[in-house]
Amino acid sequence: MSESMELSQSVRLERDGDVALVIVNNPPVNALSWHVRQGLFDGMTQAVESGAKAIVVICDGRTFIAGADISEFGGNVPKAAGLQEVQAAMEDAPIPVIAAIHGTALGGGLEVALCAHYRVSVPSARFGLPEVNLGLLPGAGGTQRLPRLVGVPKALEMMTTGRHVSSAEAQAGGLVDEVISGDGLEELKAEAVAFANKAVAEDLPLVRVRDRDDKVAEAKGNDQLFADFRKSIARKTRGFLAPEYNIQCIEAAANLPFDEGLKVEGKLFMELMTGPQSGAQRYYFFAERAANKIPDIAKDTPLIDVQKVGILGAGTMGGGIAMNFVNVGIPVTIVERDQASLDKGLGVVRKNYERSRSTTAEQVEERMSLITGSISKHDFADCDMVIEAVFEDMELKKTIFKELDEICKPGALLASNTSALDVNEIASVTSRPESVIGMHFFSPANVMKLLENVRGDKSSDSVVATTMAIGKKIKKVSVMVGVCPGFVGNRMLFMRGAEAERMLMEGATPAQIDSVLYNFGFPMGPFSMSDLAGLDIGWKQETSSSSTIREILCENGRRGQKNGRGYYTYDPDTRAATPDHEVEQLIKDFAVSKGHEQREVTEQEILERLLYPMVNEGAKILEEKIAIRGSDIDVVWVNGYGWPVYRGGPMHWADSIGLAEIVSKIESYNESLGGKHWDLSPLLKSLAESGGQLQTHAS
Ligand code: HSC
Ligand code: NAD
Repeated sequence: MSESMELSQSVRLERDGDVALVIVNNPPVNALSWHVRQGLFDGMTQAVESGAKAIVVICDGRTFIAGADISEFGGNVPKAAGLQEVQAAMEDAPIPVIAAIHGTALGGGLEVALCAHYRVSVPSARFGLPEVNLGLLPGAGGTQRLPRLVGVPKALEMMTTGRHVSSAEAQAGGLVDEVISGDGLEELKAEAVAFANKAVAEDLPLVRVRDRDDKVAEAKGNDQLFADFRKSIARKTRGFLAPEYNIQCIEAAANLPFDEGLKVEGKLFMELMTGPQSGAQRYYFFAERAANKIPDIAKDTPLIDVQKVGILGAGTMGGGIAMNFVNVGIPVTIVERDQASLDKGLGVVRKNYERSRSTTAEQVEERMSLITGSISKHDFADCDMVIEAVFEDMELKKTIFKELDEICKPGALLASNTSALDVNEIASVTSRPESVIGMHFFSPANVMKLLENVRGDKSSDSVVATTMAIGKKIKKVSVMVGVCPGFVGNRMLFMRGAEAERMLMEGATPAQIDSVLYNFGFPMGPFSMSDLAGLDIGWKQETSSSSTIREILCENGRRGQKNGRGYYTYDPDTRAATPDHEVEQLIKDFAVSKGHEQREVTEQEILERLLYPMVNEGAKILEEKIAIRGSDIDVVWVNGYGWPVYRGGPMHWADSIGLAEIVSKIESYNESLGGKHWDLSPLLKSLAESGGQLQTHAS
């Protein structure tokens, strides 16, 4: 190996015999920052000028290039070679160019690799065009090259989901030419050099993906193929622009010459890049990563070694929580109050696994074997953390934490899955409040991504850090918040719920309110949600006194989806919901009996009255330092409550509307409607006056 020569701050040139190595080193993920592009461009020309007979492009560190540098989008970037110039230099090089891939070749990274004449990878490498998840499409020729290598159906699937495919799948589909046997970077380098020498010795053709048309020929003029695909993803991609734009580019790849297709790609890319959806999704990408950082917790804070987890309660939440841990191989002891409840809970867990298409029969047994059921809390004695998921009752939780304090080993982390109760009060009954924390999972706990961790006043640094680390391990999106009734998510939801109820009394219908939220991008509105959960949760016939709409519906035999009648009537076969005149009349009669005048409520008013109190509450949450930063609130709402990610989250959305506008509306609703949730947050007011933002506000 020759001396290395710096081409730019992140790219160097080395030599191994006849082969030039262009090596990228731009931690953490070798993103295509301007200096990487410049180095790659110069690397191609200098390698050729130096008399090398082949070139290997490879990266240091944990991964091949993982994409464009997202932080450069929309910013001021020093002038350097454009990505297309880099790609042309590779594709048109007069000697073989081999991309050597480990880690993840994503987005612009894969688009660079697609301009090499050959691709070699380690078995653990993964490949993808995930731009769709940033509200974008691959803007560096990927939309035209990927279908030419893997065919249209596979490109459609990869680009509209952003899925990462394995080396084996990539090789089978034609994306990779050789998968080496080991995973080490040195081995990859050696094998890629060997491949390059072979290419020279055997005079292998300099394959330019852009020149290949064989794999797209079948889809040319085949409108039906695209129509069917659009239909198949319609439900999942409702409201998003990027999936449709990706499809249009692939249609262009099938139907137009390469350069014409590139023009379509360029135009649609710019449209997305400058639009609000991608702006929101790119913001969200960094928001999710920022949420992992807790300013006062040092990176090297010692973690509790969690080898075994205890869960108390095998109900709706306990069973789902257990699945998260066994899915990553951590054994769980789950304790119930009696054998019947335990059997029932474990039965549901088994059924969930059996129903899941991604779990084989063998895996079901493997996972179930990691769960030990018990009816004695003493079996928690060897657990490193215990999560309580019994009924939402403070006295019960306090009794239980006293017991856990006596049973659990010193240093064990004690968590409550409470949705709204005071974690400090729960901690106060133990002799070790520093070990106590809230871990608020969302239902269904094995599916929902959000983990809203609730830091008590006395939770130790190690407990805080461990809770975040374990969240990552079980593949949740974790956010750390402080103690207040309902924490971040439910506290804001209460405000939305209060206004929804109020508007029913004024004459809006459940369907009207739900449809405003559905059209905004939520999966469903509050009344569909109540029907799904069951209207009779916490309702008792004996004490029901026709004092709320919900009571009246229950008294009229309306229990929600489970008996086909709730705020809506449900088709017994399809479960499709239809608005019900009887319900509207019941609500109207009740409202009139309470002296409420009935009127038309407009969609705009519904939207404002549902969402502005949430924005106001979010600002109060920031004021009280319950959330660390505005963007954390957005992460909670996107992952826990179905806020459409293409609108960024309530804080980002409010900023995009303009805080001054929101403040003026809140003040006017406060005057006309009143209620504590309309009292204007002083922080919101001051940010509006100073031109500040909620999304970037840090407490
Ligand atoms: C793209 O490539 C567009 C192209 O089509 C080119 C368009 C050309 C336009 C031409 C116009 C004419 N940039 O996730 P982690 C940071 S779009 C900047 O915790 P992991 C991240 O913020 C891009 N920074 O690690 C974090 O920083 P922190 C397509 C990036 O191991 C740190 O790296 N590519 C970044 O769990 C670690 O990240 C993607 O969408 C980027 N591209 O996962 C891939 N990527 O430590 C996005 C990461 O300061 N990235 N960072 O917080 C990922 O999916 C994951 O980061 C990995 C690693 C799977 C790479
Ligand atoms: P659930 O009624 O479905 O389950 C509670 C389980 O706890 C029952 O199986 C019960 O037998 C068991 N239990 C009660 N007392 C016990 C005791 N002393 N010892 C052992 N087991 C006992 O309730 P859930 O919906 O799973 O809620 C559990 C907790 O999670 C609550 O604090 C709730 O607020 C919270 N939570 C619920 C949801 C949700 O959507 N259901 C979401 C987030 C958080």
